[in-house]
Amino acid sequence: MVVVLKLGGSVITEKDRPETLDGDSLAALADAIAAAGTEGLVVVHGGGSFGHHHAADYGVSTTEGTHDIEALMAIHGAMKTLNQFVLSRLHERDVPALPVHPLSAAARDGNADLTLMTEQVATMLEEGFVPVLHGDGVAHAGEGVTVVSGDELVTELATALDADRVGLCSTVPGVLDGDDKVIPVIDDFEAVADLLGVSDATDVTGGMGAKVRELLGLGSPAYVFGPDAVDGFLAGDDVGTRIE
Ligand code: IP8
Repeated sequence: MVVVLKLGGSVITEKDRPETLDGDSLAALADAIAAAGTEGLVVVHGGGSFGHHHAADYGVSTTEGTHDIEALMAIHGAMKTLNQFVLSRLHERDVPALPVHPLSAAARDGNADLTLMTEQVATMLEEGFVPVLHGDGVAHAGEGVTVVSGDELVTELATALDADRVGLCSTVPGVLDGDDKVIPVIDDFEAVADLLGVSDATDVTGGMGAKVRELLGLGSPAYVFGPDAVDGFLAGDDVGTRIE
């Protein structure tokens, strides 16, 4: 059983203050992960106020790259710092977590398509470790280095490892409808496109709409939920919004 769990950057950091951890939130998530048992678990975390702050300062995004080494070391360095916080909270709870830095394990071609090495992740899982990946910089043909988001890594990992379940822990309790109520199940993009504020399936540039569309194509059930539901997700329950 392979489970890919993403911890949203805004859940584990204070998004408005540069390089500030939300220590309580991260500790609670680490408690839930340690209590659940971690066989077959891959963790991915986002950038929050670590990566995004520097990426914005230097004008680097998933499509706009740079060759400026100072910019790239600032972005990658901040993400490694955040990754170290996540690892140490897990180690304190005896979770055998190992870092996997995507800057050294991924690339984008000239069409911005991402390739991620996953053999090391698969072997870590077989050996009982918990690989912990994160949003990062990625070498990008013709652009220098661009940003790779945690969500993109989740998609790549879920497909390559044939994941049984995928979970995105975000600050909201699920995918919300126009009245801010959690939509329990999404199995058809067109049926929810209006609710998500996207006019048609081709007009998805970001936000929850893009996330949902990506997750619908996965072939394994994906869940979007808030921090309180991590233990339920890891226990195999239906939590938040189920997308499949
Ligand atoms: O928070 C972005 O990861 P995300 C990471 O998952 C960087 O979008 C480097 C900004």
